[in-house]
Amino acid sequence: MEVEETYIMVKPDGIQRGLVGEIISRFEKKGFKMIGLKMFQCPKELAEEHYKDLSAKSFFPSLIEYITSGPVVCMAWEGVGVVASARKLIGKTDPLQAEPGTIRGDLAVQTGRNIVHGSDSPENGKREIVILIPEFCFAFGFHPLTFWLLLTALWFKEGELCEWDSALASWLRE
Ligand code: YYY
Ligand code: MG
Repeated sequence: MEVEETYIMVKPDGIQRGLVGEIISRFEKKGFKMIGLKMFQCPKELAEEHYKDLSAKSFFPSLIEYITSGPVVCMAWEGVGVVASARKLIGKTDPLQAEPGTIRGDLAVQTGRNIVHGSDSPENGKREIVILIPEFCFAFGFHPLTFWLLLTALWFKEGELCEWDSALASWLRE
């Protein structure tokens, strides 16, 4: 398996409920490497772009309202097989169907308040994290947000991700 990146986001309810540390800790304890972390008030346009595959669904307006109702915590995690593994750690979309031991299974009760997002494929992991070079925008005369959305690079900008060597690497993999 390849080294992948996944985008994990604590949604506004996770922050209000004081679950940021708990959620980070599940990925840390598993053995994945955090390469990006920030708190962020998501603009409506970005929430709509992030969830554009769901735009025809009846719950779309309430989903956008929920995601923009307060700050989110944005994270990028790296590791072999991290995308599928993070989805397992998070659990099913409906927290009542999510297995005990998963984040949603242990900590949430309703689909519309399921506290955390995780990329559903390596391609979407890239799309949700990928780096934007702001100078490009000005060179082409675009407003940064427009260019950002055109590139469909979403949650992190250049300089916001860290490449680092984990001292634990040789204790996690042979
Ligand atoms: O990837 P995941 O978050 O598990 O589910 P998606 O099918 O991508 O839906 C994204 C998001 O939309 C979900 O986390 C809650 C919300 N949602 C909803 O409010 N009602 C539904 N019936 C389905 C999804
Ligand atoms: Mg999804």
